[in-house]
This record gives sequence, structure tokens and C-alpha cells, in this order.
Amino acid sequence: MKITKSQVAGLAASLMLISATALADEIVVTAKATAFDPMVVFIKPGDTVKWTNMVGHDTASIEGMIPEGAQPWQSKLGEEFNLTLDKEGAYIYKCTPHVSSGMLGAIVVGELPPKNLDQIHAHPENKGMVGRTIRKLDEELKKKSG
Ligand SMILES: [Cu+2]
Repeated sequence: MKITKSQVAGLAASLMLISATALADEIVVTAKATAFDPMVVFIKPGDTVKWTNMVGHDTASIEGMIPEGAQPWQSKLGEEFNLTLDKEGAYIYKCTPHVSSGMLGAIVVGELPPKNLDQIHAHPENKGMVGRTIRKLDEELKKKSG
């Protein structure tokens, strides 16, 4: 069987497409009572976070607690939500109705430690339930480095 150059090019292109798809993961975060599980996730740039079981919940980024240049988000209350993140760094997010119950989470994209970690620590809202979430992030980062 003779294979033409364009067939080879076509095959190479489709293999590249397959490998790019295979490399990007989908990470599931499940809302359970008034918590996100897992509370802290580590992903690669280009991966997608999918929030499920969102009846009564939303997910919203916190201003000043996402990497510079990253898009803030606010999902619709009660709906599943998918978010693909490309910018490396740490993202702290909340469930708007349950923030006072500590329903928050963190996503770390790419390299450790996240470049905006100092900025998150220095943020005036690093207190209360937000502060607790940041401490949880610090613990998970410590586990990763140790
Ligand atoms: Cu909630």
C-alpha cells in the first residue's frame, strides 16, 4: 500500500489532536452540603474544572485572589459549571450563598509554588472563612513540596 505525503500529514495532524485532547484533563469538584470536595485541586494549564451537584450553590472567583490577567468568573446559582484555566497561579473561589459557612475552594494551575501566593496572603480579605481556605491551600502546598 502506498501512502501519500498528504495522508501522512493528515494522520500526523489527527494524532496531534488526539494527544492534545488526552493531555487536557477534567477535574470534578462536587458540592457536598456546604463544602467543595476536594477543597483544593491542582491542575495543568488547559485543564477544565467541572463543578457538580450544584443545587443551591454557585462558584465565583474572589477579586484579587486570582492570577493577574486571569478571567474572573461567576456561575449561575444551581447549575453545573465548567471552567478551563490557562493562567498559572492560585485561584480562591467561593459559593456566594454559603461563604459564611466556609464553602470556598482553591485551584492551583501549573507550577508550584503559585506566583501569586504572596499577593493572596497579603490580601485584606485573608481572614475569617477566606483565611481558613488560604490556610488549607498552604497545607496542601506544604504536602506537595514535602
Ligand atoms: Cu453553597
